[in-house]
Amino acid sequence: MTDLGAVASALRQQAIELPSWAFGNSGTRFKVFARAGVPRTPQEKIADAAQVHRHTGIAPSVALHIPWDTVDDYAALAAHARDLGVRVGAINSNVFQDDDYMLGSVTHPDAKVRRKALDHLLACVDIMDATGSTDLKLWFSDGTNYPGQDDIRARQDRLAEALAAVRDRLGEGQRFLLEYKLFEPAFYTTDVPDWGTAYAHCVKLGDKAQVVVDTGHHAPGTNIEFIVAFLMREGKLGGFDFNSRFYADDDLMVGAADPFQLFRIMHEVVRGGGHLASSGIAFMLDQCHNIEPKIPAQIRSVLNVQEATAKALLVDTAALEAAQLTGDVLGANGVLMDAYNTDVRPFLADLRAEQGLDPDPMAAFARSGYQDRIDAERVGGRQAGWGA
Ligand code: AOS
Ligand code: ZN
Ligand code: ZN
Repeated sequence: MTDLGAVASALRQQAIELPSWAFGNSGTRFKVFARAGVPRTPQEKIADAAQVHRHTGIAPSVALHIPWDTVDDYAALAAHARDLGVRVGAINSNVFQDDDYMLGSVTHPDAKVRRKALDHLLACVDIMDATGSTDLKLWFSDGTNYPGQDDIRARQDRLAEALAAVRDRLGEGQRFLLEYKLFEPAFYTTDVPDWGTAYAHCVKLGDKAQVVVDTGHHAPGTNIEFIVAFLMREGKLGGFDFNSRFYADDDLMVGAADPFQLFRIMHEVVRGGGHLASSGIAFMLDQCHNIEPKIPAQIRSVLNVQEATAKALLVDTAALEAAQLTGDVLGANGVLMDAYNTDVRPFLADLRAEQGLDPDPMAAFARSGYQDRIDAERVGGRQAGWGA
């Protein structure tokens, strides 16, 4: 039997990090849709994120993206976040949005471009120092489009050199999270295309280097929970960029496309103790809301992760282990499916009520009047990717 008190206590400690860029206008390469009330400044993005925390109680940090969230005074931005009851989370670097990076950033064949990219990454560590952030998230769009375009091995050497320089700059309690992605924007080779490449670089660089799993960055059919189990076992899973996808890197709401996959991932997280704060795993969202209202979409996403986590915590581990050890294939599968098929929503509503939160965060936000207020107050909200 699962101890429901222990489940509740684990859920009370859960922390999900929101991306500042989820609150800005976004779209596809075909159209960015403008919406009323979207933030005009990093401060307003943080204010919106604070609303998600206010109603869910489990979204206490906001990831920033540089340069989209550039400000003059980062310590003041961190203080602004604290005033609103949240804190600054991972600093996301951006070495993909400049003409100089057409052929790559840290793996570019020209040393001058590599230097420029590295300088940006080091400047992001300065921002971590100023904000108290502990995580630098590195995603490189680097790669090639055509066979022969550049030397695959040389690009790995350049990548290793840049990562080592970043590692050397990181202070006590700081780390980098290296993100991999199968393809896009490069279509022939990508310099960090998969978890194995990210893992191999991180292993060489020691404890300050960890892998981040963006759930939308794999080939269709990839068993992501296996990757999660493996990386956790090696102590190399630094965090998640949660989102869901039907086709490629769709950045849709986590748990929307495949809630069962999210449950399977969270089952491996719980199995490895990753749900405990001491694990150091960052549970971040990396999403864009092109057609849906942004704050409710973030609330929905946080609740989806919470529901999957609750189901994973409900797995009767003793019964599962007994079935596994006796080769009871159907019994073991049944234990897992019983947990997945449990409707945890009433349990979570009670948990919120106990914490003084509204049992229904979506309805509470709708009733709060916040959306009407920002729709009226904010004129000229910016596109997510052009906040600076
Ligand atoms: C890009 O596909 C990645 O998911 C990155 O995490 C990226 O930095 C993020 O989407 C914000 O730009
Ligand atoms: Zn990502
Ligand atoms: Zn992505």
